[in-house]
Amino acid sequence: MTEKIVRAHTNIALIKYWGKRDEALILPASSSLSLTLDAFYTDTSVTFDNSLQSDTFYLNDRLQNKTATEKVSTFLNLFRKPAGISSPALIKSTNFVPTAAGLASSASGMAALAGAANLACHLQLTQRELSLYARRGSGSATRSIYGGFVEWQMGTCAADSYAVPIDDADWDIGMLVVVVNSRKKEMSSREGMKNTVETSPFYTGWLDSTANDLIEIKKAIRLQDFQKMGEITESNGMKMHGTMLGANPPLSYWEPDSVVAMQLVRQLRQEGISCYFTMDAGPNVKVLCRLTDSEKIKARFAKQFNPEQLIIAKPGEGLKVLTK
Ligand code: 2P0
Repeated sequence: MTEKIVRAHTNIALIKYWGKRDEALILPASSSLSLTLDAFYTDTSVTFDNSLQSDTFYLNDRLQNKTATEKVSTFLNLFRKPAGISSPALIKSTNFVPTAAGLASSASGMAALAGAANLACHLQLTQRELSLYARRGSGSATRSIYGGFVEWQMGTCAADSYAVPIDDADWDIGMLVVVVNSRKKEMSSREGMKNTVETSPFYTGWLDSTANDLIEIKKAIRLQDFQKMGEITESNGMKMHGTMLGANPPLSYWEPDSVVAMQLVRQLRQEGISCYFTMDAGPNVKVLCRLTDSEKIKARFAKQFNPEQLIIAKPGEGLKVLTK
């Protein structure tokens, strides 16, 4: 039997998702916009097998514990129910992303799982429906169904909070990922954003401001105005981190080398190289740049970071099925 594997790439938000209005349904407090990257992805297969006692989940060839398996099972139940399937499943996933390093492995992971579950259950879901399903696994996964620039529309309810493709990003766009630290983070995004929504006095200001950033960045993308897009990206990311600093207890994912990387980006701009940084719920720094400048920028970073910490990514594609 041929095994069908679904590949989903991760995405990096230029306009961030940080906070939910409904935790159970994973409805965001604001819309967001991301760039899907080719360099980081997850391959997943789901096979229903009545000879299994219960769902069995392998990540990177390692059998996962009860907690990790339960998370996958709960998600799979969303697919089993409409398909009328009750069999246990064998789930095999390979992450080509440093897991939990703030490189959004949950985005590619849950998007790939949604795609693989759809195939195993023969549900024939559309991409839009897959985006709705992926959202229930992890907010950022909503966007990983599509390639290029993608908007996750906050919507009005569970039925219309999905992602839409905005632009294929095929106009000299790249990203240098600076892996400051690939250890698992201490505070998950889920807890971090919850704490921020509940306690940060800056949170309402964030909501007002990010709505406008989204309008402006979509204009910049339409006009292929790289500088404008970069300026909005850098500012939006910093504002998100500002909301965390205002939380109680305060939250910061930055490490000293994160600041070193940000300063180098500013330095490069002074030298006339157009590039902008953004950071997520981890210490790594992502540098939005022209793909044609990416090697030059990487060479400058290589003076302060090890080569294995520097990964150039191109815009990636949406969900796809591979056959082994
Ligand atoms: C984003 N992040 O827009 C933001 C920016 C991190 C910082 O989406 O609780 O793993 O599963 O919906 O999607 C990371 O949060 O959180 C994230 P859940 P998720 O990419």
